[in-house]
Amino acid sequence: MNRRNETKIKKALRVYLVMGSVNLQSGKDPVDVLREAVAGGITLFQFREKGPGALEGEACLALARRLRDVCRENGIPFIVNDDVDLAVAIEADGVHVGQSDADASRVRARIGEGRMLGVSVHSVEEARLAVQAGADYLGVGPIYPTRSKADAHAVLGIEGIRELRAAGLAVPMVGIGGITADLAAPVLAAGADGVAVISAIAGAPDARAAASAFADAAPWLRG
Ligand code: 3NM
Repeated sequence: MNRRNETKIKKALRVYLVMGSVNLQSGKDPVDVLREAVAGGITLFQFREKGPGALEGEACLALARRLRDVCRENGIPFIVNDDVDLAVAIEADGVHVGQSDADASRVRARIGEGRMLGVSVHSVEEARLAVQAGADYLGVGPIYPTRSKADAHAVLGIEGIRELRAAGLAVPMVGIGGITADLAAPVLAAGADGVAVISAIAGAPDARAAASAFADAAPWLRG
């Protein structure tokens, strides 16, 4: 990855919304919630259709296309969680994989250099391997306790970010897990380039206000 890309990716990671149809308040349309979040200032979007009740097949594909279109209209990169076939089929801007998903180097080989690759990591060793495999950015978490991921790793705290930076890893990095607007500043101060969020935005009564609260909590996230 060249430096110009790295700077661009760090900027895109600032307020990173992760969302699928199961993460919303009941009755809401994910497309409306994404539009609200975009209006509130999110900088990157990941489609993560996982967990009980998640859409499959054609319904999943149709939702992915609608969400991708909102991102395209607004110049926001659209990343697909853990589904390389879907990402390639709908020409997503990237793929995000966890440690128990597809091997990161295989994903890189399949998506080529033109798409972004994110990898979830929980330790310095996993982070080094992810970078070697071609990760453009790392997701580090859970920073705080989360209810949005059933098989979440033990809580790392902001130390998880600090340790990776102290180990000399300069790769773009985002903290994830239980992050609210009030809890964002310490994550950034520990060295993260941004915060990745499900419930604090997708599950909020007003996604626009919720997204903009992240920028208000850490004004340097704006612009
Ligand atoms: N990955 P919320 S934590 C998708 O630790 C995800 O890698 C995590 O949701 C990790 O903002 C998490 O609602 C859930 O806590 C984040």
